[in-house]
Amino acid sequence: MTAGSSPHFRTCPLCEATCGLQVEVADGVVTRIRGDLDDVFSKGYLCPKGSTLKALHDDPDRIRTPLHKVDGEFRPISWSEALALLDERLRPIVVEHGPDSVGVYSGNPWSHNYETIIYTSMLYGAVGKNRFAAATVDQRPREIVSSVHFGVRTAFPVPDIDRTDLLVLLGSDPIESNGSLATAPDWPGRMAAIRERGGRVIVIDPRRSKTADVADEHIPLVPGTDAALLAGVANVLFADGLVAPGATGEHVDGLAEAAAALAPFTPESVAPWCGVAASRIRSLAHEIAAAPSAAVHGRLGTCLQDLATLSAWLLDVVNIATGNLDRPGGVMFARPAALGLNTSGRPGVGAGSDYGLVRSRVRDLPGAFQQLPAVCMAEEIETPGEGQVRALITIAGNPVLSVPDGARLARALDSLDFIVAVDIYLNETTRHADLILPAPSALQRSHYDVAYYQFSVRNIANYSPPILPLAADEVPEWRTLLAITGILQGQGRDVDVDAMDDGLAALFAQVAVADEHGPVHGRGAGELLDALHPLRGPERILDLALRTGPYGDAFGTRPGGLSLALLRDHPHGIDLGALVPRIPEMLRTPTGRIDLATPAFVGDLDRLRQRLTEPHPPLVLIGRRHLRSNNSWQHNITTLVKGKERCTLLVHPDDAARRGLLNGNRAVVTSAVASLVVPVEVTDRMLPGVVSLPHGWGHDLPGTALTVASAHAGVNANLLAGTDAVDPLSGNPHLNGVPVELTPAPPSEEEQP
Ligand SMILES: Nc1nc2c(c(=O)[nH]1)N[C@H]1C(S)=C(S)[C@@H](COP(=O)(O)OP(=O)(O)OC[C@H]3O[C@@H](n4cnc5c(=O)[nH]c(N)nc54)[C@H](O)[C@@H]3O)O[C@H]1N2
Ligand SMILES: Nc1nc2c(c(=O)[nH]1)N[C@H]1C(S)=C(S)[C@@H](COP(=O)(O)OP(=O)(O)OC[C@H]3O[C@@H](n4cnc5c(=O)[nH]c(N)nc54)[C@H](O)[C@@H]3O)O[C@H]1N2
Ligand code: SF4
Ligand SMILES: [Mo]
Repeated sequence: MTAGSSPHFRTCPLCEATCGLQVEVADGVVTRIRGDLDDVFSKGYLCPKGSTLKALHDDPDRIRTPLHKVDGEFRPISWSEALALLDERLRPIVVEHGPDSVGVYSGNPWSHNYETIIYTSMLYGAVGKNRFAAATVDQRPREIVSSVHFGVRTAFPVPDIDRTDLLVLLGSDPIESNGSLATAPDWPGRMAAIRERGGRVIVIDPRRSKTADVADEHIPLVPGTDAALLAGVANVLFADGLVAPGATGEHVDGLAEAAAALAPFTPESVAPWCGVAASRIRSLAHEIAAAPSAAVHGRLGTCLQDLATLSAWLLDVVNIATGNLDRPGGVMFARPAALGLNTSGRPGVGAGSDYGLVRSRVRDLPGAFQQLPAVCMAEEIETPGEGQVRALITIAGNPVLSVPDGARLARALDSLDFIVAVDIYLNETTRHADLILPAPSALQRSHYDVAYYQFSVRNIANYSPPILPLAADEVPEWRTLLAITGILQGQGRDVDVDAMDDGLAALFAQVAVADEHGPVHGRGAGELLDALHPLRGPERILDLALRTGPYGDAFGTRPGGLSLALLRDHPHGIDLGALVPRIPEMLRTPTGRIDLATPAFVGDLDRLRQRLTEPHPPLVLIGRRHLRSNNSWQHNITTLVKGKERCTLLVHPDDAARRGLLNGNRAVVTSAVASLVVPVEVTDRMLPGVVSLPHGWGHDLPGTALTVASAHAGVNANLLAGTDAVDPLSGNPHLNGVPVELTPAPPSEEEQP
């Protein structure tokens, strides 16, 4: 620490790992950011992105005032002008064309911010069904299966990596990504610890990733074939009498039906299609069954594919059949301290899933959790008729780079009557907006990881107060979301945000006192609200949620329990312990049971059977992540993008040789939708027939203000993908396995002699 500076402690909001940061501030300026050695969860670990919160805050391209597009040019306007504009332009659309005419797209940073999570709930009530989210180009298949099997979307079976004897990772690269749907700081250290205590790690991935490098074994497979491999594993478990569901089994129905349905999928029948030897599939099943504990975890690679929902169903079948669901060292459920979806109400039973109750208008794809698949966005904007999207609200999202066929989406966006983007940059998506409303930087807001503690490998509660103040003309993001909501509801430009906030807090308090199984049942909502005084905004809701949550002080009746005040006294967080078995208490299915024979999932084995007869395309494209990147938006930070070019196409030497390509050459990648020119990196890390290009690049579009990123533009991999190739059960796009062709690029102008 430098003289005169004071340390502040803060959870990093950039990825799922929730590392603790120590931020030093002198004279109102951040001087240094490093890992917080005393953080109860991360114990000093951080990645290169964590220390860039200062650079993000200071980035001159970060938007600090509302921007209004007039004649194609963005001009700064005041907040009151911005609200007047919303009233003039957005409100009439909803009045004239109804709630479905206003779409919403929320992106990944939305989920790392409790302000956006809490306050979008009100916005959702002010629009119709055209609510889209980055989750539908991500974990949606897993959420659907969780909601059907366990009753809520966030009931993700979390690999208990700190205690497991065998970790099997499919389609996940936590050494680069720092983990996903398994919140844990320091994956490198935690994975090394598995091996140090005599456990094993197996990575199943078409690419020999950095995670594969630190594993005991890498099993390459053909992209999109995880469901077949898992079906083969499950088949062996049933056929060889390895099924032992243990205590969880008492709450499971449908194992016999699953066994019968999987009987045809012998390892021999799936092996040629997966590109994995039948003997290895067979022995893998035996290893999982024999391990004292095993955690089979499938992530993004298994989600962005044609059979993604089936893969998630099979993951549950394998973990349940081997007794690994809900036992230490297997896959378990977190018990979050605040706003958990299965920590209140009647234990063991609930309303179940809304999966498929709402469907998209044009393509009839299933919605879930009040959202529709983002692959439908372009067609819902383009197709005239009742329910057509005419205006869009984006919140922390960059769909032009994130969803398939961003070129089509960009054209569709230009046809809208009005777009308001709540964002921090003028980028590939927000350049299409009529109005951009800036969010303050992460260092200017408080933080509690409402989302990621729902699937954390330990139960943790950690609150971070804001570190830097807001300038006089800056507005917290939650107030912006409330203002948009109120204006949509007809409150006009003088929308009373404080009254809306009071209303939301009162609603939360009423729900808490009405919960017969909750700790404040029967007390007065007013009493709770008085006790929360003078808190407002997200802190008030958080305090209420913590105090009425599973570890809460229940407003006095459980002394020593959690409250915001207690968390303020523990700036390094509170460790609530390792995961504990939660079945059946955590279930929220209508029957109070886990049904593995849900017809929609079991029935999808027919599609798998069909796929097994179809040849693979000669060359397919998959994605990848890099430690120094974060989806599409941290490319404007020099320390993160400097050095070797990141947006390269990885090509196996055989595939390169066949096409006359050398390392460093430029190649044309062509799909059914588009062609891109990319630099080639020849590497035996790829399975032959598979090439890899990261997503989130393509920063050379006109009209953006990304000085650093545009100098490291790369290409938008998602231009190559069409919106039609989806997993029909979830609407998730099939981005891992896009058929492509590859040819040498003609010499560029500079290269010509
Ligand atoms: N081909 C391919 N495509 C993919 C993937 C892949 O692996 N391959 N991955 C998919 C996945 S997993 C995801 S999650 C999506 C991500 O898809 P998106 O969420 O659409 O994309 P991001 O790049 O995360 O965009 C984040 C946006 O939030 C803004 N932002 C950052 N911080 C804040 C803030 O505090 N407040 C506000 N209001 N805005 C902020 C940024 O400027 C940026 O515009 O992409 C998906 N697309
Ligand atoms: N540094 C960094 N960290 C991040 C992000 C980032 O952009 N950069 N993004 C964050 C987000 S939004 C998310 S969702 C998480 C994702 O985190 P992870 O789930 O770990 O995802 P990826 O790192 O994309 O790894 C996916 C792996 O799947 C492999 N794969 C591709 N196709 C298939 C297939 O068909 N089957 C199998 N078995 N494997 C396949 C790829 O080669 C890749 O190694 O990371 C988060 N963390
Ligand atoms: S691993 Fe994730 S949470 Fe940790 S410092 Fe890096 S970006 Fe932040
Ligand atoms: Mo994601």
